[in-house]
Amino acid sequence: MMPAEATLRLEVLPASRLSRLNGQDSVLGGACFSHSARPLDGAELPLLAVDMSLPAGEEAICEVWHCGEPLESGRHGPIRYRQGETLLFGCLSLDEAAPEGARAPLQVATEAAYQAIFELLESRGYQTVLRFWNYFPAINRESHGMERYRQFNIGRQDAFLAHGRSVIDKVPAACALGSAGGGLQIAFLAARANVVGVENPRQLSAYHYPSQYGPRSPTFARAGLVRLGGRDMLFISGTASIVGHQTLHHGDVAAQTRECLHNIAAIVAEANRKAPGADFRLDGLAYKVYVRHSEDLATVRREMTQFIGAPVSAVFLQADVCRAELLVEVEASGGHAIGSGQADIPTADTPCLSTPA
Ligand code: 3EB
Repeated sequence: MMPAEATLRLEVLPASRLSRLNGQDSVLGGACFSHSARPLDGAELPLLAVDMSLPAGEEAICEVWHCGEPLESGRHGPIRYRQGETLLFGCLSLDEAAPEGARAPLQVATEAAYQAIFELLESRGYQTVLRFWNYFPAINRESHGMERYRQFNIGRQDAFLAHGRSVIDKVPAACALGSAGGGLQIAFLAARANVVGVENPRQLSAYHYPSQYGPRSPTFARAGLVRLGGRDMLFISGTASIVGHQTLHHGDVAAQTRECLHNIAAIVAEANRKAPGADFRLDGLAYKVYVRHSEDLATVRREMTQFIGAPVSAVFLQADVCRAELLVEVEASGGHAIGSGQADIPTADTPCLSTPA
């Protein structure tokens, strides 16, 4: 066996082939998407089962991060995690607590979840989070006099503040999407390395959004850049059709998709400026695409193919996006290995833009 060359590898595989991971020492953790969420065995591994629909006829899908280091699994409160010498992947599912005074249950659950995550990271000596993935149902629904995404933003920011973490400038990349059911679910990838925040010159930093989007600004960076195993890696947050702080192209999913990709191109250019040797390219990234209305999937796929101009690795999911007017959100990562990492497993299973819709 060849030693694992890259520190980090992203594998996308159908949930039906998840058992293939059994006994693979390299599995760090990941997330599986199906509707309804399918319970996962392999309880040893931090795999999050997220309730999210896929394009019609497509099989439930898993995103699994692998790492070449010797790994060990652990638990901390609600968190299941797996860690090596330089990387840690963790995930948790929390039910929203019963109403507690004036604070919305989602806000309470979010603050508790992030507090638990920061406790774990502090105790294990992981100061940097490369990426958070946040999923919870009914993200645009109003309760307790406020949209649930805004409740989430309060709970998240309070936990950052309680742990003495900055809520501007030095914040992790993230996404926040509406799932089809279940509790609050968070996955995260952390490192013992320095992460450089990347912002998008076309957009106001989300941590500076004005109060019209909620009493607390969202705590995330447009992207995080990190050097692992001698390679530059880029984690691009969920990216939407926002310029400045405004939503553009109301009701036009094709134009929103193009605007997302212009934003991602700007983030990639900014990352290449900060890491001159890296040469990140749009056609070399692994994408995850969240589409609000499943009937828009074919349009989004077509716009991405046209914009990028090459077949790329992309997972498509149906999810609600954090502003009611947003129809699509695209996240991406690059610089790490992509694929099964085994010559005998054809990569044709990996969903790809070139797959017929
Ligand atoms: C935006 O740019 C779209 O709250 O963690 C994108 C990425 C969005 C992350 C988050 C929200 C988050 O504001 C929404």
